[in-house]
Amino acid sequence: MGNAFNKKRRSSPETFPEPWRNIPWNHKNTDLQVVKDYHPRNNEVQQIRILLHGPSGSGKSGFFNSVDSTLQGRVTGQAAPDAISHDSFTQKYKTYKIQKGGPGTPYPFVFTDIMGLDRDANRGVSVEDIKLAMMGHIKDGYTFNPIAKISEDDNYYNKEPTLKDRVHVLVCVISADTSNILSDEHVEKLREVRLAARDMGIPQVAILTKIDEACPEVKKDIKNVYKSMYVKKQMEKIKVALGIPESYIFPVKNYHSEIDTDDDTDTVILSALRRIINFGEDFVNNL
Ligand SMILES: Nc1nc2c(ncn2[C@@H]2O[C@H](COP(=O)(O)OP(=O)(O)O)[C@@H](O)[C@H]2O)c(=O)[nH]1
Ligand SMILES: [Mg+2]
Repeated sequence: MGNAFNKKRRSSPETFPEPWRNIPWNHKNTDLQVVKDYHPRNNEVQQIRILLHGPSGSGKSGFFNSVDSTLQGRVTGQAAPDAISHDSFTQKYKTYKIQKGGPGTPYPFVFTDIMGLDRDANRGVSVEDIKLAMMGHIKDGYTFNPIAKISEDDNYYNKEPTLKDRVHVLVCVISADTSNILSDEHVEKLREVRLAARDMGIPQVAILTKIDEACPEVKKDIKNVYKSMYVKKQMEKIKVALGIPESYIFPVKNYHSEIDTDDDTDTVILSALRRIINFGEDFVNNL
């Protein structure tokens, strides 16, 4: 990783005249309705399990909170961002749900978030544990031990996971505001997780966060997201480093300091969420 001085290098404020990806900007209510109507067709699973992983501080909690906020229509903060967490050395495997009607009626998709990587190699969750989590062996509430993987006689070890316990979509969360995006160690570890997911047939996408911090044009107006040269460039870097095709990479701006939601930010979040749900739906049907 670069130091604090070259980390925040800004792009030139340039945009392409035409967007490189088309999304309709006045479609929020339709997109929202699609998500509200969604239900897994396969009745072996009540919910699609989405695993967020990536470097600490990349915006995993922020992405979950943004999805929650978009669906609730107000800025929420279920998942505490790292900035205010004093407990960053321990990592609990916690499933986050989003309420739909009222308490007790969650949306049929849930998120877990794993800090797979850190500058300090002893802090992140090991690749072995991430693999076991993807296979459904780790129960909700387990506290990861950075120096040892979960043992088979642990109370939180699920010996016989079924389809409903497995991870159905893997989402790699990467922040756009660092010029080199990922260190070699990050690339190495992310690749290992990706290959394991591929062997299990788990679909994978990447979320590119903090595009507002990374590109002044996006900060000015989120509708510039798919015109931003800088965002495009960062997506290409992810493609090269991790082998994730660009059509599986979704740039987003998370709600981080806003007090109200807005339709354009919601639209970008929904665009990513809908794809993630679709990939999960495909996975649980095609086994
Ligand atoms: N400007 C901006 N800040 C963000 C965005 N996403 C997250 N952040 C901030 O980045 C910091 C780390 O985010 P967090 O979600 O806690 O990262 P995590 O460690 O991956 O869960 C927090 O201070 C967030 O407020 C974003 O899209 N834009
Ligand atoms: Mg977090």
